[in-house]
Amino acid sequence: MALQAAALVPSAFSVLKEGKSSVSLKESSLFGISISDHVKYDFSYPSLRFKTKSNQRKHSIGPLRVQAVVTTPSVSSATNEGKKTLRKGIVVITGASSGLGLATAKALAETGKWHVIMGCRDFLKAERAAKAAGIAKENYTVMHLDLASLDSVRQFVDNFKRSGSPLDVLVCNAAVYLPTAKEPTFTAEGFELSVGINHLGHFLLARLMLDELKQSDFPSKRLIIVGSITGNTNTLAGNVPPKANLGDLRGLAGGLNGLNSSAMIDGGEFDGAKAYKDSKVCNMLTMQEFHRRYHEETGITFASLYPGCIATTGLFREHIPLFRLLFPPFQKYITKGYVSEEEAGSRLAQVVSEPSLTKSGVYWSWNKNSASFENQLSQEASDEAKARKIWELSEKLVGLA
Ligand code: LMG
Ligand code: NDP
Ligand code: PMR
Repeated sequence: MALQAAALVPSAFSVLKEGKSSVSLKESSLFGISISDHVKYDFSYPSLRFKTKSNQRKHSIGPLRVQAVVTTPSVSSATNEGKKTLRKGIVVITGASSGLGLATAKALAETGKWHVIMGCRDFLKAERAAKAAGIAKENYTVMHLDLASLDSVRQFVDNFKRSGSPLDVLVCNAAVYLPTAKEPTFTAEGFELSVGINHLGHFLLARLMLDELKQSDFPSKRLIIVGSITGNTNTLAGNVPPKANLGDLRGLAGGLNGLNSSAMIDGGEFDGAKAYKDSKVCNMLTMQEFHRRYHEETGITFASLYPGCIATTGLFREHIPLFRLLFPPFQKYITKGYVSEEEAGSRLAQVVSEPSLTKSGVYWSWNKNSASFENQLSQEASDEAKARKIWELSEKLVGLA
């Protein structure tokens, strides 16, 4: 099956000084430079469409045969306190084929200031979802990414690098939740699926994409890892059993393979709901460890968030039908923690793009008036020693150390 992975690469643009002739500039020299009000610009931003052919199964993009075709130019006229930015921001969002990721992609694309690269395991589903959401063609690109396979993660990073596109923001959003599973299931490398996808796949992706982020000269570059209230035991929601608890990480150290080690991070018996909550604790700890290791040196903003309880998303697809029926009204009318996909998407879009949300190392939440605030993480989700240990163990598991 032929797959198309398109990448947006600004190839040439021109700057017009008032009343003067235009000056053409080569692509690499001007990314992200702000120019003052009296300098007008004419920014054509053609995309290169990478045509790929693959004989492999649906979920694999295969080796790239790249053909550059110039498609629709798009123009960014972003204004930031009267300043103009030269190009659109490029944001990669994992799991953008539904729920929060899709709503965020839509919110960002609609501003006209962002090109969204949707990193998705099901290429056709993602294309259809983007179309159904009404995201304009020139504002998104679907690229294949299956976080349940480290090969796929590496292939995604290679494809992205080969596209020549800059990377300004990476959003680690994809997740699975398997609350009814009696037995663990595993990723291609044999890691329990929830922690394998939600944490380890994203850990490798973020580490490999860090260089791309570093090289971006966008005004604000960010790495965002979606967290959740249910991983935080300093909240009521975080105290609904089974509670997150990483213990002494002996299961993670053993590779989460369920053979010679437990499939659970703490070494205990498999529980799908707990594995999900544990994975979210890893997400929040990883964000903070990135911040400690790289913020000062790179200027990258590292952030996590709880977007609210989006009780209608595909996250609950594996839960029993009665739960799926009752959970949304329960959250809407009883806990009042419910938010729509659209509202949650606009929250994550703020963390991607708001100039006021550049603080690094923060876990964002929103209050009843939908104003953002820096939230407090639970003791375990802010444990520095655990964060370092998880970082080191994860490095080994994904082949970085
Ligand atoms: C775990 O259970 C599973 O063990 C695990 O396998 C996995 O699936 C995991 O997170 C997923 O869930 C967690 C949870 C499920 O268990 C508990 O929380 C244990 C404690 C339960 C204590 C319940 C006490 C309830 C007492 C209520 C009594 C009075 C109600 C009066 C209401 C008047 C309302 C007008 O347990 C549950 O989900 C229990 C659900 C109990 C609901 C109680 C809330 C009352 C509101 C009812 C409104 C209708 C909406 C219900 C929606 C429920 C969905 C969460
Ligand atoms: P959805 O199920 O709607 O979205 C999850 C996305 O992840 C889907 O697009 C799914 O792809 C993708 N995905 C799953 N597995 C893989 C994989 N192996 N490789 C690539 N992509 C994959 O759930 P939500 O939108 O609710 O969840 C998004 C994020 O929000 C998660 O990080 C979740 O933990 C977090 N969150 C959600 C809350 C909620 O109440 N819903 C609350 C707090 C946090 P596909 O479409 O192909 O299935
Ligand atoms: Mg919870 C103030 C209360 C609150 C909030 C904000 C959430 C969010 N939940 C709250 C309370 C309760 N929940 C209470 C009192 C109960 C017991 C009745 C309860 C139960 C419950 C279940 C069974 N809640 C759940 C489940 C799930 O299966 C969901 C889950 O844990 O997924 C991991 C869930 C959630 N509650 C939330 C949120 C945001 C979730 C789901 C998603 C997530 O953390 O990503």
